[in-house]
Amino acid sequence: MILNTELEYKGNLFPSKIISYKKNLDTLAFTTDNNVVLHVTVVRDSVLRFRYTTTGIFEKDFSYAITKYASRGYNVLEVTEDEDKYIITTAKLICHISKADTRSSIFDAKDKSLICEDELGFHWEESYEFGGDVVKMTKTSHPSEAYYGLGDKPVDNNLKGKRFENWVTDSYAFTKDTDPIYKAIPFYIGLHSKKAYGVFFDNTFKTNFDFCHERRNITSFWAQGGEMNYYFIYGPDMSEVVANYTDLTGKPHEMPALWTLGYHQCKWSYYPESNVKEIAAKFRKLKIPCDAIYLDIDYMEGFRCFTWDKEYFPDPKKMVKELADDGFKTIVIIDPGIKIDPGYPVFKEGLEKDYFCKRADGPYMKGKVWPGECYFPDFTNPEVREWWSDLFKELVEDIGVKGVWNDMNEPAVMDVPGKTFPDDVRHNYDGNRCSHRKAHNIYGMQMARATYQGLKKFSYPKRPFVITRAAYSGTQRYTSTWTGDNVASWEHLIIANVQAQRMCMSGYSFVGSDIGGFAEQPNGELYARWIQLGVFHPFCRTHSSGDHGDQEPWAFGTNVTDVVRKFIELRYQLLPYLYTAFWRYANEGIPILKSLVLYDQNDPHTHYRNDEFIFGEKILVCPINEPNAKGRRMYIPRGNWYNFWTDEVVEGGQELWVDADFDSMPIFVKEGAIIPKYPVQQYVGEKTIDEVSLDVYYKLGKETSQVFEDAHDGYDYIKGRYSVRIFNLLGVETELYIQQHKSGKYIAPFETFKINLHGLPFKISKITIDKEDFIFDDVKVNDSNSFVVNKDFTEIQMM
Ligand code: MIG
Repeated sequence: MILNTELEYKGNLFPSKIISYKKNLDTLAFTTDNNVVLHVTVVRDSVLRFRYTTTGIFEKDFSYAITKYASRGYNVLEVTEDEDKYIITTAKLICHISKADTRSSIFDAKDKSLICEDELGFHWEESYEFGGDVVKMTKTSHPSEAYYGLGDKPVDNNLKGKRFENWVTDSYAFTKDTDPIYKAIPFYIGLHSKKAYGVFFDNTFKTNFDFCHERRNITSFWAQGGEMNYYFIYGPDMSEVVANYTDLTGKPHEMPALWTLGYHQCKWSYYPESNVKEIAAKFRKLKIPCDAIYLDIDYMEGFRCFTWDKEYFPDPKKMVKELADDGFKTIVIIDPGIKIDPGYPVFKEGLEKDYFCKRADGPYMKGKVWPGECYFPDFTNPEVREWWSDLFKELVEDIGVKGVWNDMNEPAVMDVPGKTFPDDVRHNYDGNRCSHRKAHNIYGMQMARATYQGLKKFSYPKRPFVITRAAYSGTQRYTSTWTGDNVASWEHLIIANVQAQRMCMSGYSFVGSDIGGFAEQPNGELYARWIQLGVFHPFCRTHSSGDHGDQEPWAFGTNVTDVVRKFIELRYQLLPYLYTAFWRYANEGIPILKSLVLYDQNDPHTHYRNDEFIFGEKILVCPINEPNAKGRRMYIPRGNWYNFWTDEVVEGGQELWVDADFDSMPIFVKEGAIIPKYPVQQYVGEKTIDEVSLDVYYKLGKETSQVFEDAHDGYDYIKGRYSVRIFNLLGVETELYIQQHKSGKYIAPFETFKINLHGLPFKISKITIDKEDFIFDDVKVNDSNSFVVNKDFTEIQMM
């Protein structure tokens, strides 16, 4: 008998020449001599999908990332050919496919400039070890090209020169440059010659990206299995790229209830009940606004999900109600591991219904987490998700919990080398059965999705709230997220800032960090500086492991408490502004935070900035990143900006020193902006708001601002009960006009706007409202240049 003990190592394999081409509606199919098929699908004029198979047949087309609500359709699609290539033309792009080897080059349809080009292009290596291919792609990089995005990478904004891996990992006390950490978002943005494009590599296996690290002018990405399957998304505006990526992978299915944008307080752990209530009471006593309080794993009985430790929490329903009466929403943690315990109903039912993950040879996937040895639901099975969602009935409907926090869903497993499931674990993958190699990166996403389904069902008619640690592209449709177990250090404040920006650039705006740091103990200065940053993140929560001391706003002395209160109050004042930014995100895919490069990509100074960012549309923020600072140097993007504290106007396009003592931080408002503000409340809904302030920043010229309004919870807005106010400001030398266009059916309960004018270069002698002279006492306006008008004015003229 002859035994062949040596495997043939074929190395990199490449598509050979194209021998046939077929057009099927929006999909162009190219087949090569060596049985590679390339499908180019025109998703939109600016979005092309490239999908390759090396075996002549494609697997079933299935993606957890792509939403069924993604827009489709194009204006132009023409395919022509010449001797050596096919030429695909849409309204935005021209794509060449080389007949010799399927390599593609993509050009701007308008000015014919080259945007992105395959170097080797698609190639692959056969894998004896797992079967299937390692699929690879290389593209040439423009000498001045910069790279952004890629979800949650704790590195500087511009990714050029670095290499990354996507494999969601529990990363306690990660550091700058740790890779990978908790999320896998295989989407990046390239920018050169003032044009931006994106690549979304929708492959859930372990993926890698190399941005000119291995070879100076080459960017590449590859995966340990699955298909070479990527979307090319053209801008040329970076914000368009992000909006289109977000359209593909989905916007949040609901607006968040307004309270979820308030301040949240968390710790591992607040227990027993008396401790929880003490903390809550102290917020009210010290008048520090707070909307949510969290229960970490110790609320459960032996860490069994959906149980309560009756010694610590004898009557959860009563406690939750009492907290709610005081404006606190209770949020509880739920992990994926289900304790192996025949007397525990969730375990028993999961076992009976065969809902737990199994190893390749049949045994259950057994792993140690907080409860001890556990089995883990296969959240990739739709039936399991349905079952899981129903488990929330009691917590939400009966006990009154308002949100659920999903942790450890990478999934994390203790005391094993890979910190997660072994590769051979089997998953349902919505009927496309596979191993953990393929399902790992989406496991946490599917858990969060199942949790979201439960919260949605049982919170109805209120909106659901979920927060997750692990995520893959598309998870933003279901849940908010935080950046995991960071550390109480100045470096981590810097990292948290970039992480939040990068997540926003990667389609995932509802994000925040553990303010103050999870591991170790911040001093008061670091905590206060981190709060200053954190109130400008979409999700705003203090959290700490707690075994290093207290981390509540009052834990560091009155000086710190006062600064923390001041900034949390500012967040509450800015809620209508943040809510509007959220609506633009949920509605149009516009990121809530904008890195300077996303704000003004044509200014090359922005390409390497990390610290400064735009909050919403009009507010420029830059955190203080180091101890003992009295201010800092920062880059002000082009345009004129008002110092938020002094109203001094500075000209952008330069780096400036900005004063920022301990009780302050650099904040600027774009000239011409109109910023809506609420009065300070201790929690959302504490007060009936009968007047909204509009802070108007004079500009010589025009500027548009908007405000979104709805009931702040519930689903009426989906039936059209919302409104949008558009404010057009026009300033000339001695006059200022504000026009308001209101559309939509929602009627907000407040009656008046208080107009606060900033930077007016003239003294007001006359005000006309809706063409009628405004009657006011002797003083035309008060000293601080403010006056009150009916909320439905259509035009104000000030002379
Ligand atoms: O192994 O639930 O990231 O926020 O407090 C630690 C306890 C498990 C990790 C989470 C953290 C949470 C902690 N959890």
